Amino acid sequence: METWKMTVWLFVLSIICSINYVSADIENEVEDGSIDNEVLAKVWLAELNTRLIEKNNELAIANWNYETNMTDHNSIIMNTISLELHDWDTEVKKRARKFNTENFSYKIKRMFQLLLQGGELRDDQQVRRYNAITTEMLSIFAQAKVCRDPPSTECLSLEPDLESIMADSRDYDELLWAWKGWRDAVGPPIGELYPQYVELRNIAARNTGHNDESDVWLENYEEEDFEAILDELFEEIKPLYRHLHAYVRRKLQDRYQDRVSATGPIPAHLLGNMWAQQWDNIYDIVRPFPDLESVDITPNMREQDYTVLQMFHIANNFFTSLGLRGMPSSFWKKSMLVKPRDREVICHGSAHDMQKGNDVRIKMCTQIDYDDFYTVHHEMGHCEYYLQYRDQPLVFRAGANHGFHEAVGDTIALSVVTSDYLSKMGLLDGGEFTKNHDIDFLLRQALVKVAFLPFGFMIDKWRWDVFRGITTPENYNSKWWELRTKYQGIEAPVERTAADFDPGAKYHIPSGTPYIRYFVSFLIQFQFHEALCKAKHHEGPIHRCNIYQSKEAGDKLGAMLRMGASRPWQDAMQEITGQRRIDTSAIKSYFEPLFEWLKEQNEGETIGWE
Ligand code: LSW
Ligand code: ZN
Repeated sequence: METWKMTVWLFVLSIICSINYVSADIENEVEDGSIDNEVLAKVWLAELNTRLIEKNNELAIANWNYETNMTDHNSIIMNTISLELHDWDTEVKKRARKFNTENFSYKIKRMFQLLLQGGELRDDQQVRRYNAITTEMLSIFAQAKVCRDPPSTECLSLEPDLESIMADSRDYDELLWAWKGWRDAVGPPIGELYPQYVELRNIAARNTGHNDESDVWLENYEEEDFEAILDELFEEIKPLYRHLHAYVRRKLQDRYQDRVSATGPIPAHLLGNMWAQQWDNIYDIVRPFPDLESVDITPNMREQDYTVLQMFHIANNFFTSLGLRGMPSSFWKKSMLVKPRDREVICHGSAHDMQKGNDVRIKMCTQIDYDDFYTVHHEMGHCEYYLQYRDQPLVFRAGANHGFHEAVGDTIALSVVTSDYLSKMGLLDGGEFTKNHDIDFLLRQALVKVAFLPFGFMIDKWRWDVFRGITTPENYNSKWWELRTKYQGIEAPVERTAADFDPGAKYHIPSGTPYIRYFVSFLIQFQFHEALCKAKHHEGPIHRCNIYQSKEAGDKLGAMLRMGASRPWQDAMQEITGQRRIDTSAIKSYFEPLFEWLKEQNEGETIGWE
């Protein structure tokens, strides 16, 4: 067809489509899978894109307004818009199913495929109930406080009060008080609602032909037998984890004496973190060479009167040093970077794509310490991804898979924590590269990265079986602890019963955020790091590589980020690493010197737990 005719044809079609978009119907009477005109499909998608951006933007703003100011008013607005968008989405999916995409070009086909992913509630009452339940679970989590015994009237919030106790206290009973107090406060009320949440998610999943919600969650990874692959990957890093576990248990036994067994699981409240998910806060207890300069930069940050804003500017500077995009001016105006005192907010750090223009934001109750310095990079990594793929059509504006989205900031942070970079920033003296310095550094990194792996693995192992109905409400908590012990080698410090709901104490459970993404991220970020270091022509051990200011590394990363979800993740992975699989060899080679050292240290110790 001649170009001018095509243009007229498209123009006419777009008018027809826009008039009939939601209400009336050129397509309503036709059967599913009966429209095979690709031109029509393209026009329909283009129109959809423009409209969906507006709608999503409205919801994103309402959601932001609620999370940064949790009033009833804001919650009502959010849920109203969410209902509207839901009706709209249902209509859109109904239309999408009218197309027969079989002979469409790759890109158009994929757009339909992604558009139709996920579950779908089809009953208004169910949607309302679902919104009410999830809002309620989140608000219980965000507003819970743990009060000290009278006569004290002090009540503590999770961020920063209880998390600080878990990080800094070395008093067994005080730790236990905070650990148990948090679970008593949020577990039972969230546990009350959780079965209804599970039921509704499963209804939505079954409406679209899935077995249950676990299928929906795994669909994002576009890989047959993904669970079996994960199991294999976990087996590959297990020896490293078990040696780290044995070493840390020995150090904790030295500190807490007979309250820690030499051969059993570790009590869950002694690892410096409310969920025992990362153990870097007890670095001081386990440090092998306490006389060396500590790699913990918290004291230096405080001495130099660091501000929260400075932490964000430093992270921003790293991205721009690679030739990637800096945060736009609206980011600095609209983000919430410190905890406000005058209202309730959801403190849990998150990055928000408002879906329109370059409006990206971070919400975080930032503390001035090493952990949050790290988290700032993590969250900004999400924003960088949003900015890089913003020219893609809406359905492709997502990570290659969810794990990729989690890995961007963390990949950057693997350079940020090197003594090369931190000394450039004046946060460490640095400059010494002895074997002991390496071990000291790698041990701290292992407390962050290796300690996390079984935790990142077990959360959704638990949820998948809950969705499948294999784990029923009476067994929620006992199954939880079975997995905690099996994979992490930790145990509850006090008796737990079916009346407790300890999964609810972790943000991602009440918020309904899938978690296997972090396990995937913690493996692939090492693959990315290795690949970017190669692009930079780094020589020497990979754990000392710092890609700061490397345009070669930035180009490689940027090219992958810009793809968004337009191709399967294996293609994106290939773009950056040349591989098409998740692979543990990068993380293993990063920690290789530490692994050898741990094996020597653990001579004669029991490895594992009975
Ligand atoms: C994220 N937040 O950005 C999520 C928010 N003090 O902490 O949870 O278990 C709606 C929107 C719902 C660095 C990077 C967005 C959910 C260190 C990651 C552990 C730590 C604050 C981290 C998702 C905040 C894994 N990370 C966790 C988060 C959301 C993790 C880390 C982690 C972060 C995970 O993905 N430590
Ligand atoms: Zn994240």
